[in-house]
Amino acid sequence: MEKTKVAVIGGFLGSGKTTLILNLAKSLIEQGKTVGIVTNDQGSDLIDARFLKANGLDVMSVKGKCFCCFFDELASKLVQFKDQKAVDVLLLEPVGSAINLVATIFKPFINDRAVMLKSFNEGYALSPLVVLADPKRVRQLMLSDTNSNYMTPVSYLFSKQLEEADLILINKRDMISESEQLELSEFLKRKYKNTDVKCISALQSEYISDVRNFVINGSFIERTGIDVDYTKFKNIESSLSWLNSNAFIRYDEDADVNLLMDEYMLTVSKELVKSGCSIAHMKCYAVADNDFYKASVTSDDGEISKSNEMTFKHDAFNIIINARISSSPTVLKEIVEGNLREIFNPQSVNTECFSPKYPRPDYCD
Ligand SMILES: Nc1nc2c(ncn2[C@@H]2O[C@H](COP(=O)(O)OP(=O)(O)O)[C@@H](O)[C@H]2O)c(=O)[nH]1
Ligand SMILES: [Mg+2]
Repeated sequence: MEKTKVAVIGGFLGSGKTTLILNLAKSLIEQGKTVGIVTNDQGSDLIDARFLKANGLDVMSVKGKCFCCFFDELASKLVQFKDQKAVDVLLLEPVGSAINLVATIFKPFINDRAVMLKSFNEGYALSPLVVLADPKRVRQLMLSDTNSNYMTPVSYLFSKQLEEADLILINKRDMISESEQLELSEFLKRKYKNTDVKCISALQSEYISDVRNFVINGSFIERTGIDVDYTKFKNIESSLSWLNSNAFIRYDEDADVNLLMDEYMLTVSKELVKSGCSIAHMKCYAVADNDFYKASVTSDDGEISKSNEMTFKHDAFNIIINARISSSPTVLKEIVEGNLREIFNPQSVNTECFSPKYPRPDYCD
């Protein structure tokens, strides 16, 4: 039997991992491959998993801890996929603030740390590490000389994520000029010598076949992990509060959910920034039957980027919000919930909001 290819798609919050995984999976399926996806986040109701499932894909999630702190849970998802059917490719999306993936995921797999996998190398083969970068973040976190108290530590995390990549994908090329693409690629190539750098648009499926071929034909070459200052990393991780809200709305008449959601995202983004918070990634999902709206804000400029809009008006729907924001959990919860109540007048709202615990990887080989 052919080995299952395991590809990790890393990158900072909002860089386009889920979007790439969606279009990469579609492209692999078109080529006759079977694909499984494992998403990962701190909270209990993950929009990424809902979104990928809504697109007809096979998805499992590791919830509550990052892959590296819940390594056996990750391994169990790999086994579950294999037990269900022969999967050709497994695409893994780690948390957007995860670093040190080679030492905490790749090498523990190779070294057979996952007990239930018995011999990982017999059944699986790792693809090289792909890491996405949003051009706006490259500029803000690596090329700006006006970094704030928040941005400087995040710059550390961001550059460490890119440092361990085998392939850096500058994503969202549709948002920048050819000359900016060239400037940023040259900069990253100079900084990370021996690393491939390419510009793609995950959203518009530009250069997806190149990424597919890289993932399918390439092999991860075992190497020493990068140097990571865990005290720095832990402080950044816990400064980015996690929020997961779920609201149910019912009206007497059908409402234009798209308009309401746009208004909500705009208002919340503005209030967060006004309160001194910084937006890493805020995702909003509204769903009624099979109809859904999904959009993200991935920076403090509040620009809403939509992945899908509702086709119909609805009188009953659910809203799910996942956010990673540099803020205190109290302020974040107040702004998100306050505006849910104000704009939607919901029947019910439930929120979990916390500062993630210090990451303690199960293995660091
Ligand atoms: N313009 C543009 N937007 C993109 C692209 N890739 C992703 N996005 C948008 O960026 C936002 C964050 O993407 P997502 O895949 O959720 O990022 P993740 O947090 O890394 O998984 C979403 O609104 C996407 O639609 C791209 O190539 N071009
Ligand atoms: Mg994602």
